[in-house]
Amino acid sequence: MSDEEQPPEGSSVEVPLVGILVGSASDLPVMQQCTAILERFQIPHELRVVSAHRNPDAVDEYARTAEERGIVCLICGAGMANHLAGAVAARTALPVIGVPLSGSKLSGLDSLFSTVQMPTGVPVATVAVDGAMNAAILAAQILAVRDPEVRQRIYEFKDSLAEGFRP
Ligand code: RP5
Repeated sequence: MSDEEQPPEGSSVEVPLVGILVGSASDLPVMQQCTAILERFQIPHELRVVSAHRNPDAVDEYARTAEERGIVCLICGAGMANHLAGAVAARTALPVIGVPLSGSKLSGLDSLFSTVQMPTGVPVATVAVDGAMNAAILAAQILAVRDPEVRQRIYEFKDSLAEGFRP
């Protein structure tokens, strides 16, 4: 790497461990809650807006290359007839957490069913409707299996829950 390519002093180029896919920019207000949680646990992550229906080739490319880029866990949030998490889970051995999103005329029941009702062989770990924070906490817990520092932060977080939840 030449001097010109070096990151600015004080910044770091970390390999993202969690990949967050969001079906639409309109979903960002909910799904950006994932990033706040992952920052709390000091877990490098990346977020992309990409639709299983409008950008199927981009979803395919992302899912097939995530593991080789160092991603360990994926979070996918989308609304309506949500196929994002399932489409990703079909293309990778990485664990996929699905976040059904409300905002449709069916208030997320459509997305909940299409996320959680995966056929046998292609699991998606599904959290509550709009459960972006829990998705990020679960991703952190998956990483914590092999990372004692993250595990310690999760135990501290769980202790803090007794005082009420503060993301
Ligand atoms: C889904 O359709 C998105 O995840 C979003 O929740 C819903 C509507 O998308 P936009 O029309 O707002 O882009 O694909």
